[in-house]
Amino acid sequence: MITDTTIAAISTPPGRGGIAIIRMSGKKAFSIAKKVFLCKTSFDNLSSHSITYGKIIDKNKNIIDQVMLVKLVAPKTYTKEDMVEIQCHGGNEVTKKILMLLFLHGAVLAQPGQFTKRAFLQGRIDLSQAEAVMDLINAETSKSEKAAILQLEGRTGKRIKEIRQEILDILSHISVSIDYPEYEDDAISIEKTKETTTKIIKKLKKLIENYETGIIIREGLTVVIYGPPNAGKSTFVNKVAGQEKAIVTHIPGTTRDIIEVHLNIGGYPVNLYDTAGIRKTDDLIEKIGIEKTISAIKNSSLSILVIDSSEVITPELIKLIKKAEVVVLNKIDLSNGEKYHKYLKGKKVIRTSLLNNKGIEEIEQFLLSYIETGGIEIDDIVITNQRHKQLIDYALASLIKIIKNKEQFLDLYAIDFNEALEALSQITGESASEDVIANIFKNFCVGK
Ligand SMILES: Nc1nc2c(ncn2[C@@H]2O[C@H](COP(=O)(O)OP(=O)(O)OP(=O)(O)O)[C@@H](O)[C@H]2O)c(=O)[nH]1
Ligand SMILES: [Mg+2]
Repeated sequence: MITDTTIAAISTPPGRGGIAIIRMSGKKAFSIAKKVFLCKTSFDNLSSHSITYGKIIDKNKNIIDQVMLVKLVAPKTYTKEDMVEIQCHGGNEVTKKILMLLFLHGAVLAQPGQFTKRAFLQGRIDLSQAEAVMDLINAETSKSEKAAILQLEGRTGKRIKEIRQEILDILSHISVSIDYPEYEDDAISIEKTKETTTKIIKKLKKLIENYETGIIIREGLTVVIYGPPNAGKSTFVNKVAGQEKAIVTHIPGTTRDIIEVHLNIGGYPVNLYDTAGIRKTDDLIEKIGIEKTISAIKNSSLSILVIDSSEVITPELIKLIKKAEVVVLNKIDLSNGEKYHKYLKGKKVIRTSLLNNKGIEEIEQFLLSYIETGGIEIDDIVITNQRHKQLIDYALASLIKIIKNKEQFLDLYAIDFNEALEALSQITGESASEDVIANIFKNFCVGK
């Protein structure tokens, strides 16, 4: 649904800056701009996609700012509508004043993501590309950025559309066989259809085989550092982050709350969580902290147990070690940790003396290889979006039903093909519901 409103918003982040950009899109974009923008040439004579120096004036002809204005004539614009971008001085007050002026002349405040939503509704981009816009804005590492830009270029959408077309071809074949049964031998057709379906299944499976890594690329690997008090968990987080993020003291029970640190390891985003040391305690605050630790471990993709190699072994510690897959045996400057060896068999163990910067590279190397076990090349199409993954799973389930189907008549296969088609269409947005679309754009920033 395209509305007649002309939308405007500040597209740059709030605060002081060299410049800020105000964007406007819609039928009245030019007539509004004409009323507020004063330059040597008349607005109508400004050429499209060119930048012009001028002044923003209010209704009483007071100058509000000196600006550069870009006139963008539809349809070759982001929204496929007439658009104006005003580059003004980047102060809160100036930008607000200019925006208010646009409202005064008939523009309305753009909803989050409304520019991109218009681009989607006008058919300039598909839904997976619209989602990539936000991924690109949120990307914090080179690999996240690369995956988002490939999706934004439409590679994911294109592959999905190709697969959809193959299903559509089968469906049209089925409808021909219904309309002209005399020309078709169902037995042969069913066999052929199943062959083609198997090929489609393979293609879809290939798309999602790297999803685990895809999610890491988009959202980051969640790593929780846990263990007994005083083992060096906060030291771990500080050393790997290269910053003093968490308080470190010799007093057990120093960390009470969860501390989150965002890192870039080899181009991949990693979210590292420092937690409260696990022990029996009567301290209410510490107890809450420990509960948070346990729930963080449950929600993490990877948890790393840090232990102090010089500490005595307690039954509680043995329990923790037994459950752990990855253990950092810290403080090896104090003890070689020999006594722990029999408990650590079969586990990934990294020996460190974090206080002395020993073992940090090995930790980083381990995290990198943990992420890269998928062996994924970012030049491939990588599904990084949970919504896409779910829809591909739906499509696969329908297609697998077809392979298993023993029906003798070809037309009885159409329902499952249609279901697969419907699922794939939702990825690119051909058949996504209003709710799905609204949900996607609500997470956008205003002005994009
Ligand atoms: N000798 C030695 N001391 C270390 C090492 N790593 C950390 N420490 C010290 O151990 C003490 C505890 O370190 P933290 O990083 O605060 O330990 P934690 O596991 O976060 O402790 P809580 O927050 O209390 O659970 C501090 O005095 C650190 O300087 C190490 O490799 N060798
Ligand atoms: Mg700590």
